[in-house]
This record gives sequence, C-alpha cells and structure tokens, in this order.
Amino acid sequence: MRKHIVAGNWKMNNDLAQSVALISDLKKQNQTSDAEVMIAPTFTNLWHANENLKDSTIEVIAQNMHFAKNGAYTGEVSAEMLKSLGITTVILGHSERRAYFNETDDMLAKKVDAALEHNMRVIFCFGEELADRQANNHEAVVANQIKNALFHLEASAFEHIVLAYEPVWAIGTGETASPEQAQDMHQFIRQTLNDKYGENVANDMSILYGGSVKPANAKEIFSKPDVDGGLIGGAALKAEDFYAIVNAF
Ligand code: G2H
Repeated sequence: MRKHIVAGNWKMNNDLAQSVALISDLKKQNQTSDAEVMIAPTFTNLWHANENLKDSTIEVIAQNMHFAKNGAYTGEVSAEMLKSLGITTVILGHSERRAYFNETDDMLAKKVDAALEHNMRVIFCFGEELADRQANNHEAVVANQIKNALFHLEASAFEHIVLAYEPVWAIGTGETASPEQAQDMHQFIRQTLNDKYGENVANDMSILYGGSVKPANAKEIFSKPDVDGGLIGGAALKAEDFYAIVNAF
C-alpha cells in the first residue's frame, strides 16, 4: 500500500551519548501528519535506539547490511543480526555506499534478495550524478539502476520495497532538486514500474525523495502527487527539524 514515509538517515553521525539525547528529543515531538516515521542510526546505536523506541511510532531501521548469512566478512552485518535486534527494515543502495564502498547493481540485487528472504522491508536508493543530468541522461541512468537491482523480482516482492530517488548532486550539498524535477522523475519511476509490473505495483509503490530536504522546502516537495515522502540526512539530526519535515504532509 502506498503511504507517506519520512525516514531519517543519520549516516555516520552520533556517538552513543548523542544518540541517546537525540532519541529523547525525538520522543518529545508531536506528530500531526499521517507519515510513517523511521530513523536509521549507525549499527552501534541500533540496539539502544530500538529498545528506547519500542513503544513509540518511530521505527528504527538499518543503513546497510551484507548479503551473506554470516562468515568471514570483517566489518559487515547480516540480515539475521539485524533481525535479532528486532530491526526489519534496511536502506540499500545509498549513493554513498555506491560511491565510497563500490557497491554495484549486482551486489545490491543480492542484498535485496537477502533482505527479502529474511522478510525485511527494503528502502532502495538510486539517483543520477550531475553529469548524467547535464547530458540529459538521468532517466536512463535511474531506469537502469532500478532494473538491474530489482527487475528480477516477482511483482509480489514490491509490497516489501520502498523506493528512494536521491539525485547525487543534491545530497548534502544544500542543492535540492526543484519540486518539478522531483515530480518528473518520480512519475517516470512509477511509469517504469508500470511498464514492467502493471499499475497495481506502480500505484502502490511509495517513492521517497532525498537530497537536502529541510523544513523550508519539505512542504512543497511533498505536495507533488508522485512524491510519497522523504529520506532525510542532515535535517534528521535535530528533532525539531526532523518533525517539521514529518509534519509537512
Ligand atoms: C541524501 C540525504 C539522506 P541529505 O543522502 O539520505 O541526505 O538530506 O543530507 O542530503
């Protein structure tokens, strides 16, 4: 079912004490919108975050995971490990994972499969670089990212997937795609799903926008018909800012 979602991606921010403080601030916020709210702390903060937010409306999710069950993969964390903490949603394919940790479409397809095998929900990220947009190649790049990592799946798998369009040129740069650019791309993404899987999958898919979303621009971006929410980085690190975005619907 298509729903409004606002997910905070903390990235590599907040040590334990800072994380405890931010969660305490988040619990004081008042939600007035119908959005599903999630936060993605670092692995080191997942356990306490999840314990502290168990009885809240905030879901604690992971920023990444490995596709293997277990084994000699130093520094990695598996779906089973996340599940053992009670984490059932994972962000996969973030552009920082692709750019700095060489995550490829093939690797991401395996991660998506591993998450789905463990009955996890996936927030799958993708987006073009500035050069792709300047060359007017952005739609082809995005379509390929989606096809290469997801189009081996059955239609029913898409019930467990949320898409997040994050143009790389707008991430953490202060640059935001204009609401019209976001809408155009989200519509294209929905059409791409429609062409392959039909209108039920396309219409039910929640498609989030990410890239310098902040309280000042969230309302306008979220007002677009194919934008179902946001993946929020910098502005998710302050509870008041994050909830101003949550309540922008
Ligand atoms: C994009 C986004 C969150 P920011 O990476 O995933 O970060 O809002 O800081 O651009």
